[in-house]
Formats: sequence, structure tokens, C-alpha cells
Amino acid sequence: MASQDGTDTGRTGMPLFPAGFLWGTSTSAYQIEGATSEDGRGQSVWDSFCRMSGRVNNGHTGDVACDHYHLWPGDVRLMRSLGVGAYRFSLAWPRLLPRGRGRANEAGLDFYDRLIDGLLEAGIEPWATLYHWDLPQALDDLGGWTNRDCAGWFADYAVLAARRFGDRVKHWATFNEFSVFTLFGYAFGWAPPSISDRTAHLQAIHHVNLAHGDAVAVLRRSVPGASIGAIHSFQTCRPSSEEPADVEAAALFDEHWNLCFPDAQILGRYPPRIAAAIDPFVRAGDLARVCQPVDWFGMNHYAPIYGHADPQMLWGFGFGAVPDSLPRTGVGWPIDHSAFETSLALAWNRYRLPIYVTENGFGTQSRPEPDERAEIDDPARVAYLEGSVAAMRRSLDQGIGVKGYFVWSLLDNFEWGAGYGDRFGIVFVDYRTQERIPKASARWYAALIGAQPPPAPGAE
Ligand code: IFM
Repeated sequence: MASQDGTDTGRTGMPLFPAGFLWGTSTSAYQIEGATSEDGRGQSVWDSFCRMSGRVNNGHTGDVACDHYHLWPGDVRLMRSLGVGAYRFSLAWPRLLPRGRGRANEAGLDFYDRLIDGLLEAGIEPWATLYHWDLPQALDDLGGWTNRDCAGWFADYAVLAARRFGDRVKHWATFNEFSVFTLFGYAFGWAPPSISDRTAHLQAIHHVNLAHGDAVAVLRRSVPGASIGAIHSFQTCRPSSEEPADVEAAALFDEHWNLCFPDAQILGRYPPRIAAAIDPFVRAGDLARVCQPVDWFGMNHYAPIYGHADPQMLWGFGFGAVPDSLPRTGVGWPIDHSAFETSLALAWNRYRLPIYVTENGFGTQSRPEPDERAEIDDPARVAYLEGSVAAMRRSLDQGIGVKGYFVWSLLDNFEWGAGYGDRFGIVFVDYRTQERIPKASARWYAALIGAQPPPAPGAE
């Protein structure tokens, strides 16, 4: 059977993917764990940022979040009931090393031991990300990513994680969305450490790249059979208008958002507009240190970016107007699945690595009580996810090496500056009771996974 766009839909009406295609869900530590001051966890930059007046919507914090620290067994059961093959979560650096370096926190290590064992018992492959934005505050006090030593601190943290969990965790990502936390934190000032400074931003880019390279080397040495990648926010970047200033601004935005991390890590060079500016921070041998062989390209995709010239912004580019013709998600992001196909093709042609889509999802704004549960019926999210999956299927037909897809997110969670106001989960979380209620999108996802052909005998 074929759908209107020509996709093979099998008997169930669901698009069919090659046997062995991986279906998963993604989350991150600060967004779901809570228990921020329990069992010896140290403070992260997000704990501090949430306490700064006016930074996070409604003064929300990650203190409790989805209380996944205590409720993880139920969350694993939930994933099992959906039939997912893999779960991508992040390790909280400040839970493992409360001061970022030095003495490890056994209780924190135990927590991830339990989670990993629980996932394996449920037949779900653990995919660990070392860094999803929660830098230990103690390291930020020493300059954070502007300090070149931070790369070495990160490598030591990677050694600890690899030695403790590497017997069971074989899929590792170094960082999640390099460009987002460096741009928002060191250039736009919208996230910790709330800096807007060109030198600090360039240092952060390069030191994070060094940290990535060092961590890949550590993981390769310490984890037999490791499959290692990095996760990039990779969104097609278009100019808001055909004005030459907007076209040039969008090109610089593209280098900052999409290219300056994977180009350095996979091609061993910075993209042209950034190269000259970053050169003073690059020492002999650095790019070889950054550019370590990886096994896959992690792509987080949500929406195209429209860039325009904005002299008020640090680098002269900013988010510009989106064409009125494009529909929007509940949090105002433009919906255009052709941008996803473009990004997949671009990453494939430029980096020639197998691609895992490590995040893709649809945000809505939480309704006020008593209507907030109306969100459990979420046809707009289902339609968006269907569009993404169809785009991915078409990309596969064009020979693009997409190997798996992780929906963002398993649960509604702490959406950074938006606090709990934005919901991206396929499972609804009632934050008053911590009740989890699968949305229509969760049922749709389970049906999609259930319709896929079984893995070939002997396949991984
Ligand atoms: O919630 C975030 C996630 O932490 C990183 N990628 C985008 C998601 C939605 O904004």
C-alpha cells in the first residue's frame, strides 16, 4: 500500500522502514530528574540561572521537574509499553562530580547504574549523552567554557562515566546541541552564563570542540565496542528576505548554528566566516585533537531558521520574520518538513556519516487548569510527527543513511527559559501529582513502531 506521497505504508497504513531502523525517545537530566539537592548532587549553572529573577518563565526551576530520579522505574515501564528500542538520556555532570572534578559522588553513580540496568532488563538500549547543558556551577566559577582547562575537566568526567557505565552502555554522545548552549549562553545572553561577548563566545566554541575531541578519545580507549557520536542542532537556515544584508547575516547564522561544530569535528576545519575570528584561540595541533573519528552524526531537527541582519545582536544576525504562509507549532515554530529533508541531505552529503535523528518533536503551550488535560488529545503533534517520519522515509528513498529516530520527548518536562509552560512530551505529566498519561501521540508512536518489520535474524 502506498500513501498519497508515495511512501510505502504496509497493511497498517504506517510508513515502513528498513528492518533494524531504531526507534527511541529522548530526554535530558536537568529537564526531568529533579532531586537537584539530593544524595550529594552539586549545583549546576541551570540551578543558578533559575534563581536569577526574570530569567525563567514563572520562576520555574528544575528542582522537582518530573521527579524521574525517583520515578524512573515507571518511566522505563512506560517506554517498554511503547515498544521503543532505545532511550537517549543525559548524565548530569554535577550528580557524578558535584564540584565538576575531584571526588566522585557514589550515590549519583548508583542512580545511573540502576537506570541502565533497568533499561537493559526491559530490552531498551541505553544511549548516554555526557552533556546536556548542566555545567557544574563550581566550574563556571572558574570561567566555564571560556577556560581552556574545561576541556580537560570534561575529559576526566568522561573517563569516570566510561569506566563506570561502559560495560553496559555502548552508545555514547559527547554533547547535545553545541551551538545552542554556546550561542544562547555566551553570545545572546539568554541562558547561563548569560554572557554576550565575542571573545567569550569564540573561546567557548573552541574549548567545547576540544572537550568533544578529548571525550571521543577517552570513550574509544575505555569502552570496548563503543559507538560514538555527537548531537547537533541542525536546522536549514534561510534568509528572511532577499536583501543582501539578510542573505549575508543568514549565512553567518548558518555557520554559527549548523556548521562550526561538525565542520571542526568531522572535517577538521572551521567554516570560512568563523575561521579568521576563531584563529587566535586555536593552537597548533588543536584541530587534530578536535577531529577524532566518530561513528554517527546525531541530528536534532525541529524547524527551519529564518535569519536576518540585526545590528543590535552581538554578531549582527538574529532570528528574522518567518513567512506568513508557514503553519506554526503551539510554541510558534514554523512547520516545514521540506526543511528536515534538506537538513538530512546536507548533513549526509557534507559529513558522510550514518545519521540518527536524536530529537524531533512538537511543542504546545500548556493550557491553564482545569483544561490542561485537553492536551492529552494532541492531533497537531501527531500530524507533525507523521510529517517528520514521512520526510525521513523519503530521504531514505533518496539514499540518505538515516538509521534511527528518537522523538523529543518521552515526557513533558522543564523547557528551559519557558519553564513548564511548554510541553513537548508524548506523555503528559501532571506536575501536581507526577501522574504520567500517554497522549494520542504516544499511542500513534507505539503503533508506528509496532508496524515495523522485525529485525533480521543476527542483526544488532
Ligand atoms: O527541550 C529542548 C532540548 O533540551 C534541546 N533541543 C530542543 C528541545 C525543545 O526546545
